[in-house]
Amino acid sequence: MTEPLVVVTQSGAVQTLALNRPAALNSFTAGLHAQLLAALEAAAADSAVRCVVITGTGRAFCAGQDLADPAVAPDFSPGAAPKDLGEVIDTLYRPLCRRIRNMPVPVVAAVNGVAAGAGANLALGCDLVLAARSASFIQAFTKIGLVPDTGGTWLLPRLVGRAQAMGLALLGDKLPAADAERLGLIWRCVDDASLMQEAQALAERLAAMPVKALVATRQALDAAAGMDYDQALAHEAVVQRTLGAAADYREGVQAFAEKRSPTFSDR
Ligand code: T3D
Repeated sequence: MTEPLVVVTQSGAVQTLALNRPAALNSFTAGLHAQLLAALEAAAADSAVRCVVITGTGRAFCAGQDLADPAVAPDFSPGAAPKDLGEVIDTLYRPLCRRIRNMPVPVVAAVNGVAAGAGANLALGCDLVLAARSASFIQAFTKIGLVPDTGGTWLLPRLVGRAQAMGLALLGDKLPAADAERLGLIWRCVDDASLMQEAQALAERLAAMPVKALVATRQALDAAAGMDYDQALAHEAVVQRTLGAAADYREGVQAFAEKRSPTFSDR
């Protein structure tokens, strides 16, 4: 039997998706794209899932596009037409990025090793990024004559400011996880041995929270990035009106008044 390219495991309300091409550092082929997107679609549709963790098997998180994939690797034979990378992005990377950013539950990246190119920005597009101390982030694109993709041009300056974004994107140096945490590129860096335990604990904590409000928070922060202060204030009122009419808000306030732990159920 062939190994799945994405290994899906469930523990309570947390679903973990592990990229599984360790020999090629979990780099993206069309097959991996298809399985990851399908797993995310299934998690989004499953009301028992309240948080998703994305990680990698083996020593890497993801080395970005598989540069040996004949669908994208340049054809060096004389007269061969260039590959249409715009098409690759439109058909594979853009749907993946949008799926993650629009998940109805929080998404945690547990970065277990090197995250390069599209692999780095796949992680950075998640809601919280936890990384093993030995992990690293590489904006590898300029080394092969490309620009940051998989959301990198949008994410990097917003996460770390233009000066650091330009340094990371132009130079493409390896950024150790501890430096990524210090710069504000990721949420936390933890000891290698405890990464998956910490990721599971974080995901369980998120899963027990009002996930509808967590997702609305992600959406509101993203929307506010393109608004002025007054527009953001107005947008907060719109979002709060919706959440204020949801069961989780009633449960949260009632539990506070009754001095008990809330049980949230909206999704
Ligand atoms: O469609 C499009 O192209 C547009 C979209 C582009 C999105 C992108 O992601 S562009 C950026 C693509 N990724 C890279 O440029 C990273 C390439 N990899 C590396 O620079 C290094 O492998 C790492 C820094 C990630 C890790 O270095 P190291 O020394 O720890 O490992 P290694 O020895 O280089 O790699 C181990 C194996 O994985 C090796 O295979 P082998 O020799 O053992 O058979 C290597 O070829 C393979 N591998 C690593 N990265 C890729 C890869 N194979 C295919 N594609 C890769 N991206």
